[in-house]
Amino acid sequence: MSVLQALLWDVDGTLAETERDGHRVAFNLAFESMGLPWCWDEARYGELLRVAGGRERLLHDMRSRSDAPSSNREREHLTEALHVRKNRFYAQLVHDPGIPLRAGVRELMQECREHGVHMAIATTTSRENVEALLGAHFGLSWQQWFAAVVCGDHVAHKKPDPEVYARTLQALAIAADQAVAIEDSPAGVAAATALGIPVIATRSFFFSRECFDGALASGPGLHTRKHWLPPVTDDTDIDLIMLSDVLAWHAQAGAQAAH
Ligand code: XBP
Ligand code: MG
Repeated sequence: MSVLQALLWDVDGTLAETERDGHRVAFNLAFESMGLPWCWDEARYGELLRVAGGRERLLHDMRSRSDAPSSNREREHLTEALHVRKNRFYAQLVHDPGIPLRAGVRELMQECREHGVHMAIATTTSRENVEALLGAHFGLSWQQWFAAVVCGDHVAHKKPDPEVYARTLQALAIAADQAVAIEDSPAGVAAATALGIPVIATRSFFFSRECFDGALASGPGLHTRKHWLPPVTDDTDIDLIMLSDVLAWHAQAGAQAAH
């Protein structure tokens, strides 16, 4: 059985509720700043999250709008302008008012550092958004926390395509069964499992009802030891998912693979 070498973190929805409180809000500010009467409420944004990537999401939405430019070229221009503005607004939002890390994230990261388990970022969001969010939480030296950072602008195909995870494994020079990914979306779980990376699925606001077949474990979030499948076994006073739980799930995956 392989020893766990690295924890691979998804960003949006997994580290923080950045889709609901960051990207969605920033897209709406971008629409307003360009005089567009468009607004993505939570219900609409939840549907649009099936499309990975901010630019791709904008283009997809424009296809169903009668008030969007009619030519592809114009739509692409508008998409570029909106996306630049959206990312600027996003960077402002993560600093003020700020978007908190989901409970349990920092604690698990800290434990990984203390126990020599490497960490990586494997996300389909743009690098500048990762810098903004992690810079806000960990300061200018945020990158020291991660042995690899692979973002949407480093790949040709976004999740559910496994490319972002393939590049992350390559950068870490480890095999799929030496890693565990932490994800919140069906597309993210599909991307990691396609390569045989075991995945812990933490439900986020927009994917609160997913069943995450194929995940190593799934539950409400790292903030609690309750309602996880498979259940968390060890009793502890701290009601958080801990590195020992991740190691136990990883060992179960190894045992299942050996049968
Ligand atoms: C989430 C995404 C991204 C963001 C927007 O990625 O799908 O598209 O919504 O980011 P993950 P960009 O959960 O893998 O972090 O506008 O930079 O594309
Ligand atoms: Mg996500």
